Amino acid sequence: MKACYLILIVLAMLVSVQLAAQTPIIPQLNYVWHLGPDLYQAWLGYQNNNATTITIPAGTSDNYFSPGSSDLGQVTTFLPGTHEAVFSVIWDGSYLEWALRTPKSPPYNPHQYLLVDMSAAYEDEDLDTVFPPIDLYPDDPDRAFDVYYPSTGMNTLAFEDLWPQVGDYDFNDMVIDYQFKYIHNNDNEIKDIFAELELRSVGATFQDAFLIELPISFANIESYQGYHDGAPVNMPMYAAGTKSVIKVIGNTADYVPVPGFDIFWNSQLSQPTYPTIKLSFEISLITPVDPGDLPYLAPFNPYINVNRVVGHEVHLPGMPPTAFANPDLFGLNDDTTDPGTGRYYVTSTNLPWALNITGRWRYPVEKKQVTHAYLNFAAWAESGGTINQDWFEYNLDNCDPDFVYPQGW
Ligand SMILES: [Ca+2]
Ligand SMILES: [Ca+2]
Ligand SMILES: [Ca+2]
Repeated sequence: MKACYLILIVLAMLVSVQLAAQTPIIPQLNYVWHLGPDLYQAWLGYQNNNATTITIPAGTSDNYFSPGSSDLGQVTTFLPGTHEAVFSVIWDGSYLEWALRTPKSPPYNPHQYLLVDMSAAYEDEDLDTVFPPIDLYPDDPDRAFDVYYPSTGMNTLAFEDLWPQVGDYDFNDMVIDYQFKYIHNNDNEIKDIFAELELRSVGATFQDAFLIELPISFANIESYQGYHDGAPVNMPMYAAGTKSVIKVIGNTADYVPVPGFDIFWNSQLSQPTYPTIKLSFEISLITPVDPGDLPYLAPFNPYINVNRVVGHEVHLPGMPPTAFANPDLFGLNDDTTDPGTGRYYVTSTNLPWALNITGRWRYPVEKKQVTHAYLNFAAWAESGGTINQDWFEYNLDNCDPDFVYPQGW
């Protein structure tokens, strides 16, 4: 008798699970392309409001197209949520209907019918073979897609400006966040490079310059323009051997008040926190370049000119100096740069002078070494980046919050 009750309870639970997964899945028409005379391509998706994945075989009375072939390669595995453009059908534009019935014990769910309609079909107006809405530039044959790096949010560059000496090693002499956007053409080549930049800290006595080297010939630069808060500003570009350089910040003092020795901008607890400086630039190329052919991509090869001295460059570890760099400085003091072996901008124990960090980094307070603010930093750097890869994250396992500047990222 007890076993009977148990079986009934289990059956009741199974039925209730099945009932919970019975909301009809809604078929959706996302967009249609007019490929040619009497030739259309429809992109379809669905909305599954159930919490579970539901399988409905194609070509059955529960998942079929009509008239004509009932199986046009439609989706059969329906994940929870809304999923756009999961599959496409190519047809002549005549009447076409997709019928979908979500399985359920009696009483059955009704069929959900979708008219696959060509009346709102997109044309490829610019003839670049990419149709809207995938073509974000539908009137421009040279442009089709946006690609962001990082894909969301911003990353941080942080510089120490006493190279070739280690200095106070607080990595707040220049802190600048970035997000790049490439506009690709229909061949996925780069046509334009945009950068959104945000200067957050100038914890420096020097008035440094900030530049970015691009592995793109200056002769291939069609146009360039810089902006501060959206208003045009001068950001000159130069040929640098076979590459090019954009001078984003000619002098930090152009943008931030540096009142004087021992008073710094956004790095001292005793001083106010100022609004960050928002800069951007856009560069267009004459001949688009395949990103796979470039030796490095965003953030490319960013560097500072210490106290604006051309040639006195500080780059990310392992990144080469530009054609302007003064080779007499390599290997001095704490630096072990050796162009002959491809060793750049690290100490004998692999400590860098510049950092490229995922996300918006909370940098150290003025005169507080990064090794004291972030307790796992030194082991990370000395390992060549193979251990403690999350050293930069702001949590009590990783850092001493008293040594981290409290800007709210
Ligand atoms: Ca197009
Ligand atoms: Ca286009
Ligand atoms: Ca500093």
